[in-house]
Amino acid sequence: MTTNKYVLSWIDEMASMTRPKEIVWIDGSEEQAEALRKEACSTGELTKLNEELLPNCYLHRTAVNDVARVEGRTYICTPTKEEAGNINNWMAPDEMYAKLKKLYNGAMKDRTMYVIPYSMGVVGSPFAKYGIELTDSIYVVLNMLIMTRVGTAVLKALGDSPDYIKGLHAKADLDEENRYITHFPQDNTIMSVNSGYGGNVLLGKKCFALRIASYLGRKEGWMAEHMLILGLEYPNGEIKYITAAFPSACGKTNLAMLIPPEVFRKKGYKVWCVGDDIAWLRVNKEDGKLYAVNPENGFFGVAPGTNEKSNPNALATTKRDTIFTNVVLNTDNNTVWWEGLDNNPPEHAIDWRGNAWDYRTYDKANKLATAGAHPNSRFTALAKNCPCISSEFNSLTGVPVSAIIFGGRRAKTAPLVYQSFNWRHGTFVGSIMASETTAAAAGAIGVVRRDPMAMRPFVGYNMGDYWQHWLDMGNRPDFTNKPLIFHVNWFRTDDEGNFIWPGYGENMRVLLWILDRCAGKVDAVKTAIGYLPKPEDINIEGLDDVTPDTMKDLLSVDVPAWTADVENIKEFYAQVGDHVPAAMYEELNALTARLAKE
Ligand code: GTP
Ligand code: SPV
Ligand code: MN
Repeated sequence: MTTNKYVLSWIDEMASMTRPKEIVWIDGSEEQAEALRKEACSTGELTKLNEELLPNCYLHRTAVNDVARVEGRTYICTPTKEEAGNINNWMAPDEMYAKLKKLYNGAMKDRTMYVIPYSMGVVGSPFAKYGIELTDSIYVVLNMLIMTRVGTAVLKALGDSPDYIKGLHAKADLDEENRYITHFPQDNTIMSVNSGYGGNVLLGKKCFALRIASYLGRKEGWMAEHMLILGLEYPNGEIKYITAAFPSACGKTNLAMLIPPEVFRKKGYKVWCVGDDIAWLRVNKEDGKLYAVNPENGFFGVAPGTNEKSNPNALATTKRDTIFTNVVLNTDNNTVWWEGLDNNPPEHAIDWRGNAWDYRTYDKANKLATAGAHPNSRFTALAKNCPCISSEFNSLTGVPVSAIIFGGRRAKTAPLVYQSFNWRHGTFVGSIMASETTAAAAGAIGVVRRDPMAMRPFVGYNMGDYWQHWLDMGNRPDFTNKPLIFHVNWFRTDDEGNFIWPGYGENMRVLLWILDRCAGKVDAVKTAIGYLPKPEDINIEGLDDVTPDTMKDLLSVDVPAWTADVENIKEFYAQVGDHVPAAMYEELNALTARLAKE
């Protein structure tokens, strides 16, 4: 399919190490995909679901020990440890290559090696980057066909160039002790072994589009971020674009596909989804604005909790051409189910482990052991099947960003929304992001884990240098029309542990305040942490459960809590080490001083 000598010699090398019985090139055709689905069904790797109710949909179960990304076994293999920094696991490239060589040795014996040429971004667009993943898993091939743009067009666009990301994946024997997800940024190489799950093996996603791309972005002057991209359309037809970085399972897919509350819908407001997980951002020299593209082609979304009320658009997207991973199989009608889908769990069912499952045994206090669907069970669905997909989804140059939002899951401390003072302070706000583990007992406060820019597991180099890159972007003379930077928290709880803010579609009310700020249409209150809305400036029309007093509470700065948080931030900065930019310490000191004055 190609005469590119860099591609061919690399595949030869990988094949002589892994020794597959045959090599099959993935051309992106429907015929080939269909043949692979049939083959996977014949071996039990996939289960075909009810063709009438869920056309072209399949179920896959991973090994029980292989259900999520493994941060502890994810490595950045730069020549020096300093380049990878203290937040990443590091191993010297030679040492890691030697270790991997043993694990890959004959790993594809009696198996087929599939060659997947894929593009992150629209093929031929100036923002697109190409990759080739070699894998021995049909599940990976079929997921990549949804999540990325795959096939001969990619090889044509690559031509004779050596400029592509090499990815090798072998399931081997799924041994947890020898599971490695490794990145060699200087070699444009990703190697993954002993896993068959999502972010560990769909190498275009977190490995390429975030870890390798963040490294390339620093070198080339752009940014790769763990962000959704949405367009908010006003009744007059004008559309403003927002990107938002929330840690994994903290609401990106939900916000990206938001359905406005009825009062706004009636007036003609709409939200369009450009992306739900990853944004590549560049400064446009002509207008000085930041432009965002979503390099992916589909959604790898969290299933549990997705329902007709929380995210009807995501649910609609999964009604065809979808691969479900680790959800419940309803054996009465051959459909799928998960906790939080509806109140009708199937009478006869098989759980994510592959065992017969009786929903009456479900115990909320012991979710992991008793749930039918794994809490990290997922759907892989095509972006083009999403009812609210943006007309700019396939845009070659992306959409102009008005606002960047950071956010985490915090029971206390962080208010519903605040605005940073400027880009530098906004970078600081991103660097101190945190998300709490869910409180086990009602009212108890979760454990804070700092997750800067929601990128803690995804920065392909030193975290301190990554913050410096944010600052450097902000200092570019051609970046004259910067987005404003905000922080949100949908997850404040009361003393009983109930969420105070209704969230989901109602988050639109906060987005409107944010965009009003960007347009200079509304005042704000200057506080120690940033600009906060005047409580009356967040429209709560039609929101019966939220009183003006609740809004005041959600929009207050808890000075003692923030003062305590500063101590935790200092510890974290110390851990990141001596690459933390001086400007970040200046911002931290300024925050401390402002808090002391309150
Ligand atoms: P990744 O795909 O892992 O990157 O996750 P994500 O950031 O896309 O998270 P997602 O939208 O799938 O949401 C994860 C969980 O958060 C789900 O259980 C949602 O129901 C819940 N959630 C999302 N938005 C809100 C909200 O506004 N309020 C509350 N209380 N929960 C929310
Ligand atoms: C995440 O964990 O942030 C995901 C899922 O989006 S995975 O692709 O597994 O990384
Ligand atoms: Mn994610």
